[in-house]
Amino acid sequence: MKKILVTGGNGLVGSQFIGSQYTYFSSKECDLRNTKETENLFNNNFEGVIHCAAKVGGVGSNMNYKGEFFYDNIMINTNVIESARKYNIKNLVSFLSTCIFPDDVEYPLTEDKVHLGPPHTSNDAYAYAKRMADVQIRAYHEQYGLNYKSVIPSGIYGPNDNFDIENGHVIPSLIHKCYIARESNTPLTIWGSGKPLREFIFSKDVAKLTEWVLYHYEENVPIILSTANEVSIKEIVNIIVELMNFKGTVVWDSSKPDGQYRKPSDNSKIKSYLPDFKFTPLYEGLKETIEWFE
Ligand code: GFB
Repeated sequence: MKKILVTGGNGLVGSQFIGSQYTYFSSKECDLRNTKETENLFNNNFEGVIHCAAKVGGVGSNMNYKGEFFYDNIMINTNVIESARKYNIKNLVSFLSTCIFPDDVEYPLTEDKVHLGPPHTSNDAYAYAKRMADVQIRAYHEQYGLNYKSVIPSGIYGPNDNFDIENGHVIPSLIHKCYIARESNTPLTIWGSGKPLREFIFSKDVAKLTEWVLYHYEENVPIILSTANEVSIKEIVNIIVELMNFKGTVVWDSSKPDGQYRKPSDNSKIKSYLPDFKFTPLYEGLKETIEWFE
């Protein structure tokens, strides 16, 4: 089995690729925003790249650091895809996200709708940077005949996530806040109205599906990886509160953003290829994530 380079190997998804064929590195060894460093890393006879590295965050951090979200992701993706081409790496999977779709578009979200309009303002810098990875992959297919691919996961959660309260995604932020509220006997404050709907997929499921995409997916269009099950933020809060045995007060801070109201995806493409794939149920995935965090 040849060497597969995993970028973002310490992160939420990257850390779930287990096997001797996977090569990891830390951002201290290579800053993927730096072209020279990226080329040096990629010039090592890799057979494939699973590109998970990105500057990511929840709605708060996406709204507060748009310049960094744009620049870091544009540099990382451009360097990774160009260095893979330059050093004849045959296979690459890059990560988009269901949050990069247009805000005003006919639901459900399908792979052909990525560029049909502006993304939600709360994370438009991130969304446009990610969309350019799709443009670059298509351009390299047309000019160089490369069959690089990209996956479009919904919100991902699991162990080893970024649990930072201000900049993390909703699930890890709420787990961390609920832990503090329970331990210090203070209220648990939730952002927004709780009404927005989200789809969540467990990180271990994303890794399994991405491995399949790397070795077996041949279409030259991105593929959505999601459960297509919408859940409200309020429902997420209820499950986390129950699993963490929080008995205190829950407070809703309506001064905080709701972000996009919903982004319902259509997962029929992945299901047509893997009809028997069993997604980890949300309750089970949250239980495992909370146990890891505690
Ligand atoms: O994961 P999240 O921050 O980002 O979820 P998005 C935001 C939703 O959760 C909003 C509510 O409706 C928030 O009001 N929420 C409630 C909270 N409490 C909290 C909290 O303590 N922290 C956070 N963060 N949210 C992301 C994109 O959008 O989707 C990313 O910004 C990424 O780029 C991800 O692609 C998949 O789900 O709104």
